[in-house]
Amino acid sequence: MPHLFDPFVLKDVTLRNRIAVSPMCQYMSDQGAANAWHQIHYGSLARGGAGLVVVEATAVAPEGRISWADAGLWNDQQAAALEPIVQEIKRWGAVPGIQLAHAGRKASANRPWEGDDHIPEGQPNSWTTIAPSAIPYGANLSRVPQAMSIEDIARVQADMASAVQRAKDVGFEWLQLHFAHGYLAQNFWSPKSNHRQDLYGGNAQNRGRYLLETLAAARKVWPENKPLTARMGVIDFDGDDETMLSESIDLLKVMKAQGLDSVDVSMGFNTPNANVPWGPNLLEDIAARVLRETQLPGSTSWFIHGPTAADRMIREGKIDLAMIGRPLLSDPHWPYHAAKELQLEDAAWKTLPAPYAHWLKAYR
Ligand code: XEN
Repeated sequence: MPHLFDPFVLKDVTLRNRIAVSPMCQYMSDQGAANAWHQIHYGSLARGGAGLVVVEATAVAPEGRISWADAGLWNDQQAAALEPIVQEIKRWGAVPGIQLAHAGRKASANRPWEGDDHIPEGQPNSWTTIAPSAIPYGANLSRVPQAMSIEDIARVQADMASAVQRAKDVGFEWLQLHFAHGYLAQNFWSPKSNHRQDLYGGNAQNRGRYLLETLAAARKVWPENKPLTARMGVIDFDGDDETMLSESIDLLKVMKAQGLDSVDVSMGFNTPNANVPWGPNLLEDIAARVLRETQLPGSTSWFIHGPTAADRMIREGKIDLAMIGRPLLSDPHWPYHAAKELQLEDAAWKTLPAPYAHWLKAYR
């Protein structure tokens, strides 16, 4: 079985190791456009030696932003601002990926460190939110969304296709559709947020329709030889977990047949009534089950308990890639320290840019 520092090949893309930077919202964009913050942030993560750097949730439409400061890819200026970031990620040997998203009923909120709550309609930086049904998330996000018409659904899917085209044009090589975390796709998938009585609501087949159509819209535009992946919220931890998990596995099997190349297994975050068992490697066995039953290559994230745990999960064949988030914020050289912890001397030096490796090697 491979280990954390073995390359990973998917379609025509080769990652230098199995450490992937999980998409992490920065809430630092200007009108959806990346700036110097993103250049430094993503540059340092790529220089840190990860194999894959997935750029944060990037909204396909203005009303799909979580906050007014989210990244976006609904216009050409935003695409132009991402291009140097793609180049910087590639320059340091990582593969540039992007997560495309629509925040659904969780949109129009303050940045997390400025309240993390919905901004009331009519106030600056707020807008009408949309979702499959007029059902609010609750708690800090209590605004009632507008139920989407069939035309709204088609429009957001067309927005997704346009964003995918821009992502491809600026040079991203790995695409992740955000089908998790209580955002629009998850709102369709979950019976808690989807009470529609048309073709997009009701049984699992209908609730999955929005996701399958979105995948198809992306697949039409995204090159066949590059990975098209999804982050899927497969469990809410609110009591009805087995139904959601087994329905999600069934849906992923259909997605696989329709062109999904890999899945990043995550949680629903679609209800404030969840009781997530926060702790080391909390999604390990769930991810292993999803990958085993769907036969999709994939990854997971959330509290992976350090390099040894990430490496073990890969060696045991439970996951193919470890998506690392917050540990990389506190230590962009996590891959270097991981290789040292795993006593992989050669791999450790390879994670570093030449001048760093030189000085660290010279005076050991
Ligand atoms: C619903 C909260 C789960 C963690 N977060 C996920 C985000 C951004 C905010 C925090 C995401 O998926 N874009």
